[in-house]
Amino acid sequence: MSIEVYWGSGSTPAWRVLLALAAKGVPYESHLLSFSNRETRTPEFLALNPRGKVPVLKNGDFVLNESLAILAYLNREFPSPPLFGLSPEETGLVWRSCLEYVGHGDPAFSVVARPLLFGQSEAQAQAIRDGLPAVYAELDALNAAVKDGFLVGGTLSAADIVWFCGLHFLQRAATRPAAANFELGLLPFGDRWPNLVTWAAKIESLPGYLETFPPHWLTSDPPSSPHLR
Ligand SMILES: N[C@@H](CCC(=O)N[C@@H](CS)C(=O)NCC(=O)O)C(=O)O
Repeated sequence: MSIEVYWGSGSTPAWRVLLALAAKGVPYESHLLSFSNRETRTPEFLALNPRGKVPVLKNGDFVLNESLAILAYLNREFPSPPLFGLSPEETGLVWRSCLEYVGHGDPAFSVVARPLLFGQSEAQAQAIRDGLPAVYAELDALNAAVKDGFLVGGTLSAADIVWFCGLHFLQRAATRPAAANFELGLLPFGDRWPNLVTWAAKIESLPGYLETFPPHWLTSDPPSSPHLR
């Protein structure tokens, strides 16, 4: 049986799955869906995920949506290298970090990033400015947490993958033309949060990393760097 992945360019949940597969060296059949062509709304895709969201992973007859569930599944199916820790404590810490991203990191980043990415920055200008302190707080905490290498246990885990995709999402937003109207104080990340750049470089050196990078981010004007700076 072979793994199939349905994903969309620029979807950070989908990117998590591609990165986990790259980390584990698992080949897969790629189904890149176009959001603008509403390919997540076709009857064929809705039969796989009635919510119409990527990522979806298929392994034979088994179909799974929700990126964190997919990461956990892949980790059982392909145990090496482990992405959810080696001990009960590490497993708990990896899950905590993933869920802290979902519950705290992503909401903070989204207040700033989404309006810049989706043409809402004028209407949301005050919300962007008001949201910046929460972003700085998340970045301060992450910068401290990765100072010795990775987030949990000294090796790459699902937690690193989840936060990494979120940071690139933030970097992408901060390099859109609309961002020039704001003093975001984010880029280059390395000026204020140097550990983040060192840590990200280790993930960016995974074999096959560039193939996982959202393709339209590379071809847009201006393009996004596949490297955190
Ligand atoms: N919680 C889900 C989020 C999935 C999600 O929101 N996917 C978005 C892209 S980031 C999507 O497929 N949107 C397509 C649509 O709504 O048509 C996960 O982690 O997998």
